[in-house]
Amino acid sequence: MNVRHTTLTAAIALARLRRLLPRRPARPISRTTCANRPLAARCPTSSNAKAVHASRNDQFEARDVILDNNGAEHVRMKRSYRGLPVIGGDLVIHNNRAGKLASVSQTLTHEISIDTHASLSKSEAVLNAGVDFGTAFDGVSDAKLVVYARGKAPQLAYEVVYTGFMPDQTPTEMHYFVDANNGRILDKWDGIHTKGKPGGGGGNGNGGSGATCDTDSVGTGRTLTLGNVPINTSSCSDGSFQMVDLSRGGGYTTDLKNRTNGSGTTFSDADNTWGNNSTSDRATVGADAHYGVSETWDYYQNIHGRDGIANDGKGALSRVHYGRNYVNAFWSDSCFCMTFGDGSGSYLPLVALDVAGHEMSHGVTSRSANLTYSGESGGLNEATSDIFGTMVEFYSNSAYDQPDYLIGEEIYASNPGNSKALRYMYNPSLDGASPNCYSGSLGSLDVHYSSGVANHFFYLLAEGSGNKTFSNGTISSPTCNGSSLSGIGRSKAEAIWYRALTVYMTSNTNYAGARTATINAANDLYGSATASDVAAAWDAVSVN
Ligand SMILES: [Ca+2]
Ligand SMILES: [Ca+2]
Ligand SMILES: [Ca+2]
Ligand SMILES: [Zn+2]
Repeated sequence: MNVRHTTLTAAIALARLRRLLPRRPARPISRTTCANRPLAARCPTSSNAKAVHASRNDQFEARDVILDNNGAEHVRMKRSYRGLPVIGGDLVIHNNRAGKLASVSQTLTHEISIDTHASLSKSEAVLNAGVDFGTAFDGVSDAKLVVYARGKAPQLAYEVVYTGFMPDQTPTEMHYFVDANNGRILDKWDGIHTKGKPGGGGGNGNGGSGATCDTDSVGTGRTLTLGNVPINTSSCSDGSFQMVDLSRGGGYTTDLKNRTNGSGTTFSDADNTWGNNSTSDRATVGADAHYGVSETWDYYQNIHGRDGIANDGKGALSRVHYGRNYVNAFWSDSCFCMTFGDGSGSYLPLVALDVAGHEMSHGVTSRSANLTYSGESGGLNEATSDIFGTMVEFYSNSAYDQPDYLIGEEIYASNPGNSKALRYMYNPSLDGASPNCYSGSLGSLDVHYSSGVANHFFYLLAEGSGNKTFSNGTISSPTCNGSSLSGIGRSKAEAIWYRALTVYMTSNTNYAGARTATINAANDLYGSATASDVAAAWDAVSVN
């Protein structure tokens, strides 16, 4: 703990005691007139300025380009205003095959015109965020000016990031957006994306002794949840092996040895047989995670043509044995890594296929639509992970973990008939907290509950409302409008959601926007009849 930390802790404690926030009058807003000037090379083409609500002070930077077979292109861009990042100002420009603008996906509705001089000081912003976070922080960023454009009108705000740990050992990287004029907290969200609670280094390919480990090899994973499976490892010049998947971008799996930070130690082994199907060998759950991530990689590559989390062919770090008796798993944007807890009591280690697929899909979301982990967009972010985690389970089709629309059914030490799960996509309210049907208050729920409506939509779209049999027996799905749906099948449904996520959704997309995005995607891929099926599935969960 340094001097700054100590001083800030005292200030936060005092301010929390008083609950007195500095109040400043808002500065008058100067009006910048729209000049439809030609935009620079980093901007959308000059004729697009009005379509993207660009003022003369906006700058754009391309993050991603998707090319369709017919030559149409979709350019995802970040926006800044007078050099400040615009939170919620991102967009996707859709150009037809002739290179002409066809449409724009965005949530900004008007050009930005705000004064970028703050009347609140940076230290006041840090303090105000700290009043909300509390004194149990490990680190805090400087306050950084941004334009917050997720609300009704864009506002000047400070972004402040507090890091620490929750009481259950989950790390937290809370991003606060503090009004730069009156000090109010406009929004906050966590950079750590968890699996959701029940009931509520580097893969350098080198061995430890200076040996080089640069040859792809296939070993046997004696897993906890999937029996014995082949896993891709690397073989080293000294005859040993490492849990590094050279066939999938060098993704690697480490033992955190019950710590809550660091990259851990890459699993290594003498005979390329990993674990013993029991938690008595630390490598067992390493093999589960390593295999689950490789199956998820293959799912994205073979089904969606995506080359890894960031579509750049690079593998990621998976850390197992996080903390002590930790009953969760999470994705972290800042380490670009997945982390798995050991479970506790009636909960097994959280390394099942749908968990690995869920966490890795958080990475895919963060490198595509980047759905903000707050409000309705946060629910859509969680639903995306549940949808693709489940589709990975169907893709893998293991006899040890039969496919279903349950999330986390394999984390229970005892679960006869798979009667228990964290979430139930076909009937979300079975978890006691997730609504089946949309309402205007959905965005105020925890993102693991506001995801339910999109999970429900996806189930109805893929499978329909009638009886179907999965690992938990014969189920059916209630509709909110009394309609009967027959389902278009999983392969169409997953392709539609993936295209909606990567081509049409942006960081601030809400449920209404998800309806539009999936209808657009269905039209592109399968035509208007399927788009009507998509609309009917949204109608059936009250997203009209
Ligand atoms: Ca071994
Ligand atoms: Ca299953
Ligand atoms: Ca499942
Ligand atoms: Zn999650």
